[in-house]
Amino acid sequence: ETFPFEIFIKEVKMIKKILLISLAITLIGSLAFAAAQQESAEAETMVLRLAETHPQDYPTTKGDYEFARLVDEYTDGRIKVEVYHSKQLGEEKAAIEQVQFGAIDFTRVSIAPVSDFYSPLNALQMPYVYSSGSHMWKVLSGPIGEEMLSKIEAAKFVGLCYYDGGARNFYNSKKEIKSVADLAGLKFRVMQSKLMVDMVNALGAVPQPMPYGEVYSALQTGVIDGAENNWPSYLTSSHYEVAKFYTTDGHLRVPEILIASKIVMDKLSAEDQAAIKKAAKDSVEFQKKAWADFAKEAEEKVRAAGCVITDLSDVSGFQDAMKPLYDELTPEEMAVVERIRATPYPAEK
Ligand code: GTR
Repeated sequence: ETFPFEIFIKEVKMIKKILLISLAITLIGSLAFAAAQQESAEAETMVLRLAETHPQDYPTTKGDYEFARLVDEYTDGRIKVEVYHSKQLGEEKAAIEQVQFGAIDFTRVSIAPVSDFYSPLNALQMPYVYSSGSHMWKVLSGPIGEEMLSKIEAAKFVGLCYYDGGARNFYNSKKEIKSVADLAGLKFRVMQSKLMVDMVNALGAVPQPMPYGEVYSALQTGVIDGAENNWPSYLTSSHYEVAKFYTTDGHLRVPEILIASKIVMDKLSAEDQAAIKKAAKDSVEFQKKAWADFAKEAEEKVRAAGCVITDLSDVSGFQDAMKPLYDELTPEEMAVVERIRATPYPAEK
């Protein structure tokens, strides 16, 4: 049998046509698939907001950015955390309230204002409860710190990690403070927390709770005589310009804390929740290093700026005056204080 040449040519042409059509279909199909994939990737990328009171280059903010970087890494870019520094989302107390009802996803704040939402936190910020920074970190990174982070869920927060906030000292615009007696009658701004109000009362001075961002002008206009904070905040808030008498009494070590909204976290997969928690924990060392570096620099800067720094070697007068605050604690809080006191810690270099 012979195969007619014309039929052969026809067949070849047809096969060519079929091939071309299927190629076109494959091309169109894969383009559509790529577009759909991109769309779903976009839909899956979640942007969460973090509120921070401090400026962009402050050590706590550096911790926030490190946290954001790690969340991105651990979720393969599915979750982006945007850091709103410099109070862009409001003062701390307002930010905490918004995190509580899920309007803001995360905030890095001092535990002081959080303690008004969950009072057992007071145990972690009692005056002179820690003997040193290394004592505080031994407590925060051990079982007591972990317990507290998980217990604040009762107030609709997910406790993620602690950051360093150093020690706080009193400062004012009026005179040098060498002993508790010198504080008498002076009006000091305190953070918005019952414990802080009680503390200034215990020292015989007048407490005035107010948001951090209002302190500079209150000092400048004489609405208050002084405030209290660590070296970095004293510098970056410019309070040192309007209240130059600074006394190193170290009455408080108030841990900084990173909290998430429980409402928001509950909506995430278990895997994403774990990634966020791990990112927070893994950002701590970075923040502590940034803190240590900047605390030294800030102290040097305010000393060089001509502030009158009163170095107190004996703080026993302050300790005695604040002892009655411990009587106000509940038995459970006092039990935590006892455990803090019993926590062994390495000596500081
Ligand atoms: C700072 C702290 C802030 C804020 C501030 C204050 O040391 O980092 O989160 O609490 O003190 O005094 O309000």
